[in-house]
Amino acid sequence: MLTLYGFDVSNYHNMLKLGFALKGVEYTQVDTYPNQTKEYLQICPTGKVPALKTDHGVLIETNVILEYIDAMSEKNPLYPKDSFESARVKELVKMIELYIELPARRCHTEAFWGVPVHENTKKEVKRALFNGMQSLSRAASFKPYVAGDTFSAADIFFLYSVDLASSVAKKLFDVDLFEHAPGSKELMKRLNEMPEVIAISEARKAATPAFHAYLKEAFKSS
Ligand SMILES: N[C@@H](CCC(=O)N[C@@H](CS)C(=O)NCC(=O)O)C(=O)O
Repeated sequence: MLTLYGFDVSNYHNMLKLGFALKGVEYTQVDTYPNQTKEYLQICPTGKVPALKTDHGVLIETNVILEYIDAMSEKNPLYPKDSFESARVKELVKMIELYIELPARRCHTEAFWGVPVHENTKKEVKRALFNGMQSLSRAASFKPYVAGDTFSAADIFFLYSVDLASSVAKKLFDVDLFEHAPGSKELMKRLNEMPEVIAISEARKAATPAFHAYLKEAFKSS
C-alpha cells in the first residue's frame, strides 16, 4: 500500500502523480501542505512534500521516488534499461532540478504570490536560469524528448520545472527561456497535451484557490 503526502498545486507532487499515472501504480493521496509539525516530521524528516509511505518505510525526494515506482511495473518505463542511458536520464533530471527548478524557486513568491524578492536575488536567479537553460540545451536532445526519442523521467522533471521557471523568467525578467533551448517549447506543448498531464493540470487549477488562501494567512503571520 502506497500513501502519497502532498497537494495538487505542488510541482514536485505533480511529477509523482504523473509517474504513478503512467506506470499504472495505485496509491492513496493524503492532502498535505509542507509543514513542520511534530506529526508530519515523524513521517517526512524535512517537512517538505511529496513524501511516499510504503510498506517498508517512507521515501522522500521526488527523483528517488520516481525511480522506486518505475521499478514497480513494466508499463511505460521512465528510465532506460541500459545502465549508461539510465544514468544519462538521471543526469538530466539532476541538471533540471539543480540549475533550473531550484534557482527559479527563489523567485516564486514574487512571480506567483506578489511577495517581493530582493533585487540581488533576482539578479542571481536571472543569470542562473540563463546558464541553466543553456546547459540543459547542450546536454539534452529535445528530439523530441529531453533525453532523445523516448519519454523518460527527465521529461517529467522538465515539464514541472521549466513551466514554472519560464513563467518566472517571463514575469520578472521579460526573458523567454525556451529561446535558449531549441526544441524545448515544442516539447512543452507536446507534454501538456498528454491526457494524464491535462488531468493533473485540472486538479491543480481546482486546488489553487485553497492554496492561495493558505499562503495569504502564512505570509500574514510571518
Ligand atoms: N527536493 C525535494 C523538493 C520538494 C519541495 O521543495 N517541495 C516543496 C513543495 S513544491 C515544499 O515542500 N516546500 C516547502 C519547503 O521547502 O519547506 C523533492 O525532490 O521532493
